[in-house]
Amino acid sequence: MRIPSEDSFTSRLRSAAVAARVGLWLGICFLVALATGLISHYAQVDHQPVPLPASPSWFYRVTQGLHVAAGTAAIPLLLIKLWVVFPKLFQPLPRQVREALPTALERGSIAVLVSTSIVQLATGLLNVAQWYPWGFSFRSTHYALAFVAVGALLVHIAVKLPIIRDALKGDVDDTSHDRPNAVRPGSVSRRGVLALAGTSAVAAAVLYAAGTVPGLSRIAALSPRSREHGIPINRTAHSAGVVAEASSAAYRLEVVHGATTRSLTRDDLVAMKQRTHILPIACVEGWSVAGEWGGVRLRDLLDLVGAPPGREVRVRSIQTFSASADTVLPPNFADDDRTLMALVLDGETLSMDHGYPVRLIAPDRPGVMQTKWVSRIEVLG
Ligand SMILES: Nc1nc2c(c(=O)[nH]1)N[C@H]1C(S)=C(S)[C@@H](COP(=O)(O)O)O[C@H]1N2
Ligand SMILES: [Mo]
Repeated sequence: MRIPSEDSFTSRLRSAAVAARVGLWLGICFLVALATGLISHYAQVDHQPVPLPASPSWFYRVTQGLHVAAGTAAIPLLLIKLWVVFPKLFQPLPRQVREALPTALERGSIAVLVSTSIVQLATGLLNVAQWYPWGFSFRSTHYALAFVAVGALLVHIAVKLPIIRDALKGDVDDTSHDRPNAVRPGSVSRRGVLALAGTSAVAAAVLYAAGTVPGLSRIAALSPRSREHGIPINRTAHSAGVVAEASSAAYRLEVVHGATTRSLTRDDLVAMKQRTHILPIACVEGWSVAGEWGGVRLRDLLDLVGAPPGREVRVRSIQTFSASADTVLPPNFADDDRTLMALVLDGETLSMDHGYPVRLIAPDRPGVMQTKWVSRIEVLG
């Protein structure tokens, strides 16, 4: 087989004018994904130096929805961008070492950019589909690679800036940056390719976003989940191995502050003052649904053990060995009126899969930190 040369690709669609435009949209998607990703990562840090605010309660829901929507939209854009610039892969290196070295470095940065972008979008997509066919931690890998991708992207933009600027200023059909033999018209126009890129990006984002809107979820290709009370279930009680303990008559919720411990049955909790709040569960995977939660305010439980306000609080699950087995609430969340130990969802006793006998629900937190099957509350510090 003969390796093609750059000149074997003659379509006039593979041009700087198209690459710059699709690249700009892709860059915007990456920027949105980066900003919202940093928020999501920080929101999951225990003992945050500066705690995130607990209001508005829908903030994480929006940023994480944007994160996954931007990542999903970037998939068709990246594929089209790669198709447009594909001939560059076969560009020979300059003969002179002095010129070849910078070119080689620049191509190296593009290799890093392309490979990390593919890994980020692919692992993100698989994460949305809840399929983890790898052995590494998704969160830390996705986080670390984001910086590698952004570094490579900045190098790429810096190197190409003059061409990008010029190409964006001119018309899409401008030929000044075209390769000399890239003249074959093809079956669609350059505007047609841009329209295809734009609509497929929007369609991908909509297909994903539909999964976050109750009632539209049947057309949501990317986020299928089983539901109870209209709220998806990520991990069932059975798969978490908590059914026996969660349904046992011996169940107690322990509230611990220093040497003071209170052990409460579910009936004890039901006998306390009940409150209801409408709060969303917003999963890092991008779906989010609001429910009407009823239960005991966490602050009331902290009062039972004489905990002063302004303390961090650790919440533990019956479940062990899971990223959700325990979580730390910063003081502003622990003391928030809306932070509940929920017993009821939409007017009915919490189902086993949604966290029976009691689960944590707090405003504006990633879903992964809304601990189900809570067994212990510890006042820290
Ligand atoms: N103990 C425990 N709590 C948990 C989980 C878990 O696996 N174990 N999953 C978390 C995740 S990732 C999310 S998005 C929410 C989902 O809550 P739901 O299943 O009630 O919708 O619960 C969180 N609480
Ligand atoms: Mo989640």
